[in-house]
Amino acid sequence: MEADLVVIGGGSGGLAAAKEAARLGAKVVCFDYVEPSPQGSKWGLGGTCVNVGCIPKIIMHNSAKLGQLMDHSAAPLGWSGTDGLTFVWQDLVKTVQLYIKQLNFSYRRGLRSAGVEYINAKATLLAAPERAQSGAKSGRVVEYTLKGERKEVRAKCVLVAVGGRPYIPRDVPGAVELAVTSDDLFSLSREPKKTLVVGASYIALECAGFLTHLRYDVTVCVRSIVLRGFDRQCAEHIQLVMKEQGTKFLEHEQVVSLQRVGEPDVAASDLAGDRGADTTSNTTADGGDKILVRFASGREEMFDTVVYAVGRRACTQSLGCEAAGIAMHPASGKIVVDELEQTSAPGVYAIGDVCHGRPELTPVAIKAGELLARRLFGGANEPMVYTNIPTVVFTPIEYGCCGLSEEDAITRYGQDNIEVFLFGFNSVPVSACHWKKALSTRKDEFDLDVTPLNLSKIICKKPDNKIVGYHCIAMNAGETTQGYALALKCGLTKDDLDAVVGIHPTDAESFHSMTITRRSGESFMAAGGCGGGKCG
Ligand code: FAD
Ligand code: NA7
Repeated sequence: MEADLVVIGGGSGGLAAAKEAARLGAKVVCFDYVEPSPQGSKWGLGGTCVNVGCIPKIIMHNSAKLGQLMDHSAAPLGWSGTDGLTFVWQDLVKTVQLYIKQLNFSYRRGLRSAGVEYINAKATLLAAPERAQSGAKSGRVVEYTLKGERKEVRAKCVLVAVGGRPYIPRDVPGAVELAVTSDDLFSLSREPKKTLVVGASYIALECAGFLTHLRYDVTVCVRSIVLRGFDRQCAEHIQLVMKEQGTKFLEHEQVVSLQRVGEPDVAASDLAGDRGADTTSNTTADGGDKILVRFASGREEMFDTVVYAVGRRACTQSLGCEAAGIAMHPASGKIVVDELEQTSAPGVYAIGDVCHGRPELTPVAIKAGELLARRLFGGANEPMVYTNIPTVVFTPIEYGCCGLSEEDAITRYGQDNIEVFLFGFNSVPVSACHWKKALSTRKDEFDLDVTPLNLSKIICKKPDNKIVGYHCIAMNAGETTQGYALALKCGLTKDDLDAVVGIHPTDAESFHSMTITRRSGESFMAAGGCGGGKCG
């Protein structure tokens, strides 16, 4: 078979590039193949985002937000009888999985109507000598096996968009066998119940957040800091809010081993002393096995579920990169590309999560794929711009940001050349309903009300106060951050923000009346008032 473009990986980036190239008249073949997770989870066409990422995550996030509102706001807002509502994990999973199947189907249909040939097989790039044997005169050759038969496609160019998969450290006994990852969580057929989340970044906190508000007992094991790479003040604010909402954190802690209770104790001989373990019961309420987790501090605790979210590794192991001459980054193991997504192998391009130094986000992969297809087949020359990419951490209180963190702004411009404006407050509905702290975080019986949940923060570069960092912690930060990303792209300044009339009563209006600078040392936490506004 011959093609103009072979796309390896039918995820966010690969599908976008394949469809755009076909629209521009190219003959395109797209491969997608899912290796089952160690726990046996597998899924259909569409890649990480639709099957085990953004989509199932956002549905669970929304279910959790409902739980949070029911716990804090339903009764004061006049809804009675909500105590009788029960949450059924399997019903949520069913909704998630049915929606995913619907999307898998529509993605297949989308490829067909775009004229892209879809092959559900694992593809490997052939090395130069094999290419010569295969008779290909130019371009690249990709090999695959279908129904036991080895086949090849010759293409003018190849796009590698194979993404990544969660990683579980092999040096933690029991982890690979007993832990689940985000590849398994959204289709877990049993309730997670008491859960340990290992890792403290984006995915870990999102999973811990939604599980907490689905009313499970959740602990996050943080080896260093939460949300590395994000603005520190905002990251710590998210952690504080999560704590006050009931998520537990084990800080500066590491998992040493996991053991299914009832199995031989492989690691106990290495661990001396009485750890005061919670080992009184070795089965869950439904009779399932529990997992005994040992930590570096000596702590031991039983959990029903352990979720590892300690990062992802690029799916390049059996892709044939080395033989095909594709340079990999020695530290990340990802593919090195230039600003036009070109790898070190002529005719081979890469986009999305598989690339070194690129933000691991669906719209990034999609845009990079579409722009590449236009450059390859549409005569365009527009490169992908990787600066000021907005992102949102979908913790129960969302954290949206675009541009620089305060730390990065200081490094880039110097402390004296930036001005940071801050405002902390509670949305009107939160204040009106007097959201309460989780019992475990109350200092005493009078310590009830939550710390203001919202934090609005902008970082301006002097002298014209151009905004170089936008940070919004709010219930619906995902929606508002998109608009501010556009504004930043258009060169937004503090004067522009001040000149805009706010929409009352919203959280977003807080950005249009910011007066308190970090430099002033004044408290930026509102004592009362009405949400993000200035009235009262
Ligand atoms: P992928 O979507 O991973 O697609 C790669 C495809 O290639 C996969 O189907 C893979 O099985 C297949 N493949 C691999 N090797 C081969 C081979 N040899 N042959 C054939 N096929 C192969 N991003 C956001 O923007 N917003 C979010 O809210 C968000 N939430 C997330 C939540 C979670 C839990 C996770 C895990 C990720 C989340 N992401 C989010 C990130 C987003 O999902 C990824 O950035 C995006 O899917 C990357 O797209 P991609 O095309 O690079 O790779
Ligand atoms: P990240 O962003 O790579 O974060 C990994 C987290 O896991 C981070 O908190 C790490 O802590 C922690 N980590 C890494 N290795 C370990 C080990 N061995 N033990 C304990 N903790 C560990 O990964 P995510 O999966 O959250 O997100 C990846 C992307 O997917 C994200 O950008 C989204 O766009 C989608 P550290 O800070 O290194 O101490």
